[in-house]
Amino acid sequence: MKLIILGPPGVGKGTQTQRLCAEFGMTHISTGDILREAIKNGTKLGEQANAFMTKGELVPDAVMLGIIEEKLFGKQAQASYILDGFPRTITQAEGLEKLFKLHDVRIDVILLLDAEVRQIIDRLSARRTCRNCNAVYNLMTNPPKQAGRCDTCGGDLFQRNDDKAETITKRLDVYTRQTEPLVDFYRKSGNLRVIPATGTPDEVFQNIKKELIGGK
Ligand code: G5P
Ligand code: MG
Repeated sequence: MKLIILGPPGVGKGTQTQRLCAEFGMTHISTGDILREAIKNGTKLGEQANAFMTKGELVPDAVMLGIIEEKLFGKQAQASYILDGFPRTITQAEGLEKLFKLHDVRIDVILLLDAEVRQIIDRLSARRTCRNCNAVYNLMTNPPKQAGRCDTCGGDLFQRNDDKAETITKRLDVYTRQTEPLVDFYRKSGNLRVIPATGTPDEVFQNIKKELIGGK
């Protein structure tokens, strides 16, 4: 199975993808996590990406398409995965379609998570992420048992530097201008499923499962 999870920054794409991957044994491919890892490791890609990410802007399409081609069709390619944070522009979506055509594969479902802007800002402002395993917490609604420590691996929790108020506003604007047009793009394919994402993570997970497997 191959899925794309789509939606604005902070709507819960990472949270739901981690749950889906744990339950259905799929691979989580987050382009944001790949870029943050590159920054942490001080690679050339990291250096290039950092300038865009800190400002809340998108990394150029050609760079992202190169990363995704290697990830999906390179030596470590997986058969079953969820794309979280990719594609993010029409150019990326068209590039992805070309790659799929070339390799004779297709996306099964595109999930669009839908929530209010106010909720999204609240979620992002209180988010903390594990430096080690990328587990996602929320100081208001899903705090770690011990402050600053990941419940799963004991790693350090940190606040992403693009989760500051002014960068959040910029990212939401970039989403509206550059990523939201993908909703129409994928609606035409007939595989788009809109998921209400206004409740708790558990409720949203149930909404997704209902769409995917008629959920229990
Ligand atoms: P990312 O890393 O892809 P975004 O902006 O797409 O970043 P982000 O911020 O990672 O998305 P998310 O994954 O949708 O948000 O949300 P999350 O982390 O799961 O949850 C956010 C908070 O809400 C958490 O505290 C969580 O506990 C809480 N929460 C989650 N779900 C729920 C719920 O259902 N209910 C409640 N109450 N709370 C919930 O990209 C970062 C940057 O990398 C570059 C760009 O610069 C981008 O800005 N980049 C790319 N550039 C170009 N092309 C690409 N394809 C790129 N991919 C990355
Ligand atoms: Mg994320």
